Amino acid sequence: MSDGRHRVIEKSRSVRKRLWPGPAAVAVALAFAGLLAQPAAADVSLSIGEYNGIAIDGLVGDWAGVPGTTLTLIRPLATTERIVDGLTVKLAYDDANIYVLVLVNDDFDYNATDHLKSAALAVLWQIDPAATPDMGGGTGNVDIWHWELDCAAGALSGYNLRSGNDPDCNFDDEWASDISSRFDDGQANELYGAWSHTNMSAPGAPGTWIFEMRRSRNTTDTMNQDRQFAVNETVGMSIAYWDADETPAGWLPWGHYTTCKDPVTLDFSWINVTMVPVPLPQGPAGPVGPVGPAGPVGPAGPTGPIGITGPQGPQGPGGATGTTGATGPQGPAGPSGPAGPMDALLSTAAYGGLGLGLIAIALGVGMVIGARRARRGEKPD
Ligand SMILES: [Ca+2]
Ligand SMILES: [Ca+2]
Ligand SMILES: [Ca+2]
Ligand SMILES: [Ca+2]
Repeated sequence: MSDGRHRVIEKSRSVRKRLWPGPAAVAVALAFAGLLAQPAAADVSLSIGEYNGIAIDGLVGDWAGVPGTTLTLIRPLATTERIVDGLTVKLAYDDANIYVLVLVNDDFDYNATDHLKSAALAVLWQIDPAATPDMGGGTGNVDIWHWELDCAAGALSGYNLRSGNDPDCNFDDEWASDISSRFDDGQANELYGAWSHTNMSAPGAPGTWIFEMRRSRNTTDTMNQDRQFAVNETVGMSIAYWDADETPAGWLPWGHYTTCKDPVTLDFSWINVTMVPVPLPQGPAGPVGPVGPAGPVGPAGPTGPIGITGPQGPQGPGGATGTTGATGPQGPAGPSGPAGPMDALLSTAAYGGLGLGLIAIALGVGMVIGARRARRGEKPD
């Protein structure tokens, strides 16, 4: 809480926060009740579908695929004061979070320095089975998401890992067990929220408040100060709204409106909410994702048919002139010829034939001369 008055109150009680309801009306007071079906009926119950893609930014286009439930808001301490069909709630969940969108038909009042002159909201969740919507009623704990607007439209609010308090934007994670006191969580604030309004053109401009919230489905809370959300479990919920126009000085803690399940019987009891394992139809397509890795190389295709013979190509260029070969080794010496009678004439093969002829002639001449001398010797003269 950022206003000076509240700081004083917080300090005086150390851990106790300001009361919401007037002490005279405890029995009726903080029945923060539920939602669903139009027209509202006494057995209001809601089923939450699985849904992805919600961003906490105060813009509601991402909720287009989520059905809403409209209820009448009634002031428990002045039940003739109502905002008929004035609240629509949408709920969704995904693997990590539960999401809550609350729309309230009321004019735009925002004061950056005094949150009493701005709208305010609380979402209550049943923790213990016996806890009642009037802050537990003394019979069990409730989880409270309590938002007083200390930051501008669109600002991300909540979240603090040291306590339930949100010192900047005042979207506090609290708990209570009876109507007389409520506290910041002792461990952590796991909430995120962003608010807006459909017509912020001027103070008092008619339109619709937007309160967009999310929380992790499970927290590390070990002190029974947070509701944990599991699929197929039914949880009690109630919503309260404070109107800045309640007094000239803004809203009063006990002056809030509350969701009413049946305006005829003034049924402010818990609205039963169940997360069902059914995905809702998806919203608009998201952005294109990154390009994936290349796939594996496929098998080689079959061999094609043999083609027709092509035309003869042109004659190729002449080859290069070869180099002169190396000189071979000298052959072996031939055999010596036979010794002839006339070595001079027979010394070479080229004269062999003529040489034999001459020898024959010479022998013939010699024999003729010898024969003539022999005949002379036989005839004496
Ligand atoms: Ca959004
Ligand atoms: Ca108003
Ligand atoms: Ca918490
Ligand atoms: Ca809490």
